[in-house]
Amino acid sequence: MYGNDFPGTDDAPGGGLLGQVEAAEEALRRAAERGRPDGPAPGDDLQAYFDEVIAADQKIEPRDWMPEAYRKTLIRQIAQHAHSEIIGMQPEGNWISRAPSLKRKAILLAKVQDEAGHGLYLYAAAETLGITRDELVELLLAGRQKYSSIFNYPTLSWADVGAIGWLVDGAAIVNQVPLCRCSYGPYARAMIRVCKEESFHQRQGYEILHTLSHGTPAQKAMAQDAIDRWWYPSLAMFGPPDGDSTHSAQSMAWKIKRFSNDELRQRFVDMCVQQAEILGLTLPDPDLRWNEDRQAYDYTQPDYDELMRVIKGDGPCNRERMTHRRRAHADGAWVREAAAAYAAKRAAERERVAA
Ligand code: BYC
Repeated sequence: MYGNDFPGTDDAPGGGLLGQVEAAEEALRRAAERGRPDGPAPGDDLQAYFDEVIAADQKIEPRDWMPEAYRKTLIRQIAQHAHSEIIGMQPEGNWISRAPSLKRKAILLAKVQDEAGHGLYLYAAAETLGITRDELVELLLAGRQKYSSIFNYPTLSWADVGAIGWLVDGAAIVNQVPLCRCSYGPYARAMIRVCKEESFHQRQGYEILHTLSHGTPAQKAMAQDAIDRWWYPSLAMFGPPDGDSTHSAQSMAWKIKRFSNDELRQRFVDMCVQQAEILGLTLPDPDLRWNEDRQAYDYTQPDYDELMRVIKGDGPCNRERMTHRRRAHADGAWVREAAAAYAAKRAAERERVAA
């Protein structure tokens, strides 16, 4: 049994997270077939047409007029998301050379490589909004755009690779599946591909933890220690509580976000409890219990002051992550130059042949 392979979830058609991704993909196809409301005639109110497209659950595309604030919000969120994928390679990359077997090493390498791919899909989606990838990278390196708080925590043992897969990728999927229905077409389409791959990532993490928790007492203790350290930072990934979330109301009205931070956090907790039982590991929350009235688990909130400190740059690994990213960017300058020179040479050759 791997990760979210539970009867009645992914096994059932349309059920579970992967089922929801497939349903979102189908909805995208249907929306494209249905066609959008007739385009605005010259002189029409562009805002009214934008509102009509959103109300009809159709997609806004790069060529469309959109409110400046919608464009800015999308650039902020998609860029932050792309940067998270790239910085997110660091904590796991830390274990590639120390994976316990060749098989584990090959799997981890492939996973970290997938994260680079996700970053690229997302930078490409952001570029459709009129900003270049170079500009986005500069904004990250200058500390003017963020990346997810979660990647500012250290990976101390091999079990942390399992905990990242199960909890961090699990939280990421719960957050990202609704983004497959985001109102901006290029982001929604990128998220479908990302979520399908992300689902394998969660399963590999779960499988690592399952192996450890059914191994020696020392291995089980290592797995439990990792869960103890990653649980609350994973809950914090969903962002501040709804009352303190500055962007949620507007982003939900624009159908960029489909659920609030707290709604998704609750969904994640409910999903993890059953999986933790099968793992034989304990979620580190003595107040975690089923609430019959709410039909959901009551749980202890993460420390939101800590989240704000980490977001502002004062987490355990913020400086290390940014130093590494800046160095990797500088070290890669020759590759970018070589690729640009090669592309220019090819273009000149094509022109010569065409002439
Ligand atoms: N970390 O008004 P709110 C992955 C900021 S990649 C840092 O609720 P919003 C993976 C927020 O930006 C995971 N900052 O904001 C990769 C805002 O700041 P500003 C990344 C956070 O946008 C590799 C302020 O707090 N996933 O999983 O409505 C390997 C107020 O928040 C965080 C995404 O990026 C945070 N945790 O909602 C493995 C998903 N939370 O700009 C795994 C896409 C909040 O006003 N993003 N902030 O200064 C989203 O869904 C939304 O942007 C969020 C926040 C739910 C994260």
